[in-house]
Amino acid sequence: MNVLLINPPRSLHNGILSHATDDALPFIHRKLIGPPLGLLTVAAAVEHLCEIAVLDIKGELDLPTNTASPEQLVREALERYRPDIVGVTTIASEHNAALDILRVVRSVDPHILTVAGGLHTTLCPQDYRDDCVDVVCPGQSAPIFADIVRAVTAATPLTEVCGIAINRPEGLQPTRPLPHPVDATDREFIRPNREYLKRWLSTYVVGGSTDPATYLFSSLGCAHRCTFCSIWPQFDGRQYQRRADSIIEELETLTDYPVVRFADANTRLDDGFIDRLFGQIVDRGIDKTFIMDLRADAIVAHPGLIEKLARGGLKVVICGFESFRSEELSTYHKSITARQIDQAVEILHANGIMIRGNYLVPSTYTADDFTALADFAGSHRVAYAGYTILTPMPGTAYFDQARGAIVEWNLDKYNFFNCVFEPTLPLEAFYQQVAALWAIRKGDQVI
Ligand code: B12
Ligand code: SF4
Repeated sequence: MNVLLINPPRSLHNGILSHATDDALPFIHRKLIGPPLGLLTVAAAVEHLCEIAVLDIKGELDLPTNTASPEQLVREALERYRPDIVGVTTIASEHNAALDILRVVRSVDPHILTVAGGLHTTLCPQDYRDDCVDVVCPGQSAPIFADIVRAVTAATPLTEVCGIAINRPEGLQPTRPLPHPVDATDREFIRPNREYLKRWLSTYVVGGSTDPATYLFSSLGCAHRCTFCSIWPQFDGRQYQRRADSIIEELETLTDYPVVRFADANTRLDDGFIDRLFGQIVDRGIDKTFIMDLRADAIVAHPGLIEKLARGGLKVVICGFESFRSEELSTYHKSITARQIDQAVEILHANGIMIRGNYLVPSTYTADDFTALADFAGSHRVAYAGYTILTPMPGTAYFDQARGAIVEWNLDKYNFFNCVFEPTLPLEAFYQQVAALWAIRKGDQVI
């Protein structure tokens, strides 16, 4: 049994980038880099059952030697690995690319079983009613994928595999639900196998560094309820926490990666876990550069802990500021204040930690709103700030609120860099204003 797992290419649609002037251009994200943690977990779940190959199309396209298109890369991989099953991972902006991959698979060999998994299958399974998809695998479904491989190997019907949906001409047919929800941080934790990524190691670098970076999660999900966010709907509003010793074990395997970014939605500082983890990191002499997403209110509530994290290697914190106005923050249910943003910046700087703050720009902003945001961001000592566009990700509370006003339905544009509403300013002017914000910066690197 051969299984091929494919990470789709990123969407190339970036309205902010295409309207940027030269002073802002170098600071706008063209791409985020990072190994596909979900696929590596799926690979680890089935490697004892079958032969596995992973194709990271993002990594492949980032290799300076690559000249092939995503379609050619898929065709070559099908030829080389002769898979019986092909799986893809999906987020909203890569949904169309994932379906394109499965269409190529279907056209090359209709007998290959095609499986779609990942965030977008969890939030919007109905989007997979397409002829090129055989099975939809929502949720933290690495162990479920192992059941699929076992069923295909034993030639038993897929209808006996719990927790999936089978795509039939009459619609998606859900199989029996799982006996209990998957806890991918503990009971059903599977350590991602990064060995499949050797070929693309040189492409996983951030911020001008030549050291490869990897992602590692210490928790999954989030207990907060920000209206625009995909993560709490993905995990039914819960945050699942991993044990510190399990993370230490994983860290000790990451010899290829001097830089480790926590893939957590936001790492919790309030329950003693991170204190224990960084205690062990220091005791064991684990020497890494850590990058972490933290909430501003958590930073303000735990300044002593931030000092300890800095001693343990925390160098960069990514912080969703979202807005400089308390009323907007409360509309988003963000439950932080503009004052906490200021305090968080001070605490991180006092500990020598670089901060990347991200603002969400609504399509309703007028020229005065842009000026006010530029003034606030410019008055700050934040080293780096990002300005993305408030986007109604399908499956979120904000999508339900705003769907009547959406004018752009092409999911390729749902990556926070495009406007999917008719903005208050003319569209070109709106993009130009957002792009100009990126030139307000205090640092000289892109992080
Ligand atoms: C790591 C990460 C990345 C990495 C790796 C992505 C990848 N393909 O793995 C990189 C850096 C490349 C990335 C990029 C982007 N990302 Co990102 N990313 C994340 C992050 C931080 C963690 C995801 C993760 O690894 N989770 C842990 C793994 C284990 O879970 P998982 O991926 O869900 O996988 C499990 C299941 O879903 C399932 N599964 C997954 N795939 C498959 C496949 C099969 C076949 C099966 C059976 C099962 C299965 O099994 C896995 C294990 O159980 C999340 C935020 C978060 N904290 O969740 C955002 C997030 C997923 N990213 C997001 C976005 C928007 C982006 C960008 C578009 C951002 C941008 N503006 O550019 C870019 C896209 C590409 C680009 N422009 O470069 C959004 C997605 C929103 C949405 N609804 O689509 C999120 C939720 C962030 C957010 N706050 O909104 N991202
Ligand atoms: S934006 Fe951050 S804090 Fe808010 S729900 Fe999402 S992950 Fe949680």
